[in-house]
Amino acid sequence: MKIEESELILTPEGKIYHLDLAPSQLAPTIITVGDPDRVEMVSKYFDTIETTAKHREFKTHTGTYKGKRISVISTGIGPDNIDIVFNELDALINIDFEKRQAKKKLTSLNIIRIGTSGGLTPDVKVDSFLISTLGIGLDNVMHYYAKTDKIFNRDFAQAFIDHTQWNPDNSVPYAVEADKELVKKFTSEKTKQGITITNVGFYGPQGRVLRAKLKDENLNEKLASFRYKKKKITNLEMETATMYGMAKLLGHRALSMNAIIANRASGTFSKDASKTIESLIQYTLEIIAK
Ligand code: R1P
Repeated sequence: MKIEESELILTPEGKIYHLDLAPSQLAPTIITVGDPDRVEMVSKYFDTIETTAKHREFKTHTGTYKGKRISVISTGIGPDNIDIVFNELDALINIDFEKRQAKKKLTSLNIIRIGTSGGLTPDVKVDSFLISTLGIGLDNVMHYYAKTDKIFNRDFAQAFIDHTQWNPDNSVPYAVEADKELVKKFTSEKTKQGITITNVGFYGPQGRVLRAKLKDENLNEKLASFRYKKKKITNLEMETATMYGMAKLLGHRALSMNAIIANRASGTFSKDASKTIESLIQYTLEIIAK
């Protein structure tokens, strides 16, 4: 079936609208970062850069690192942007732009987030690296898609809903696992594994109070005391669960690597967050290149 011009939006140069990329400009291994300035922090290690693109918060550099072709793309902040980035990445590889049709043979991408995150409990140390084995999504992006039954861990989400006495006015929490092979590949003595909460905002939704009061002042305590099969929630951020959901839905592999730059339990923030992010970038690139 032909996909209409209003649905698959291409520029006059034949590039996908938000990412401003042509299919030939995307590598099969993709690093996503939130901050557009972090794109150079990654690509400065590349041997060569063949493509640079920028449209709004979406900046891309495609090149090689130790001979391996990689695209690094900024997503900006939040789950809504993940919807755009993942659909457009998938379109670049799995839709024929000339015919405006899905290809018969689909290709899987490896998509690795190098992001920042806040630890929820005191043992999740500032300046450590945390791999999300599962994301709990408190956003609603995934709820607009069909066939999520097979990709959600319903029992986990239900236990979370029961424990937190989840407010039914909010979006229904969902739980999605990371790609197991990628978890194994990127885990070492330098990383911890954990369960990540993905929320739609930075302040209220993550329990931060500046001037606006919260409906549930105890939410972060409830998150910290939640246990499911002896597993606990370790950190909070704004992209992981949506990435895992969209990746599974579209047949890609995703992993979220978190530089823990704050700890919400102790109220502390890294003294040198850039250095921690830099080390996580180096660590991730080395594993990708292996
Ligand atoms: C909030 O400051 C942003 O930082 C975290 C959150 O997920 C959110 O996107 O990740 P990034 O540093 O990768 O953007």
